[in-house]
Amino acid sequence: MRRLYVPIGLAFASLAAAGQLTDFRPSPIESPHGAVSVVEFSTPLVVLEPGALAHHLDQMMANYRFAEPVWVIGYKTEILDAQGKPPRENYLCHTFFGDQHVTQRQELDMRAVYSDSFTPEMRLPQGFGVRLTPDDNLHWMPMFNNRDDRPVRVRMKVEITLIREKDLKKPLQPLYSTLQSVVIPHLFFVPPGHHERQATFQLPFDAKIHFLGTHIHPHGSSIELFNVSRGERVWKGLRKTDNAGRMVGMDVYSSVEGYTVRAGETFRVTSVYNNPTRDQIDAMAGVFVFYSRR
Ligand SMILES: [Cu+2]
Repeated sequence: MRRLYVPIGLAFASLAAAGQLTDFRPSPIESPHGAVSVVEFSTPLVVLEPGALAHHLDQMMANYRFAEPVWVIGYKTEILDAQGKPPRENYLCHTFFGDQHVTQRQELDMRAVYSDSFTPEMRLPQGFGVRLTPDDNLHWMPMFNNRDDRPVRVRMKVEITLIREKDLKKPLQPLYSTLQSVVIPHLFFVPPGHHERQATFQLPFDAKIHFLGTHIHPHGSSIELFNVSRGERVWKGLRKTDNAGRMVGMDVYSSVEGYTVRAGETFRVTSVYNNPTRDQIDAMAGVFVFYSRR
């Protein structure tokens, strides 16, 4: 049986009001584009019931506004247990932070960043950023999974790396993003064995892809982006495993030069799962595409 999340009290609901992001601290990262700052926020501890999988519950989300225009260049999320330590199991499904509510849609031209359990941190290639201003009502959506057979208490810590527009020494090129999933709704189940899913989409404008990352669940093997119009592979992200064969990460594509997209080209996203268990397993598979418009 799949159960929903049970937040502790109404702590999460209090986050629903738009919070101002004003606490810019110096980052140790250096950039020729200007002084780099970091902004952090965190959720309260929440209880994840056993079997809880990605759900988009209103009380889990929060709205924010930056006090001034900023260029986001990096994003990181971390799950901590009640003692403030990273738990052994993997409870992060995925998160979004950006100018749109990313639920069961596939928008183009989002100004959003993401993380998931196999890409807990992303950094855009040098010279690029996602511009956000005080006019943007920013939406933050954290999602957890609990595949254990007992409840756990965890919280999520978020770190946004950015350059304040007033600190820019050299211009950054704006990036836009889209999440292209192999299926909508995003959550599906994979039977034992090898399992592939595909979906196609078009980009109706000239663009250059500068960053690709994935959202995937345990036992996912790869996600590929293929340019159908040109009959060529754009990129294939493979899972990374540790010495014990446990999945610990996914590749990302990051390029200053970029991959050129011509308006109207069709792309195919293909995900591969290899389910070694005897039961169906939960899955999601999508590619997060960051591009510049030309
Ligand atoms: Cu997920």
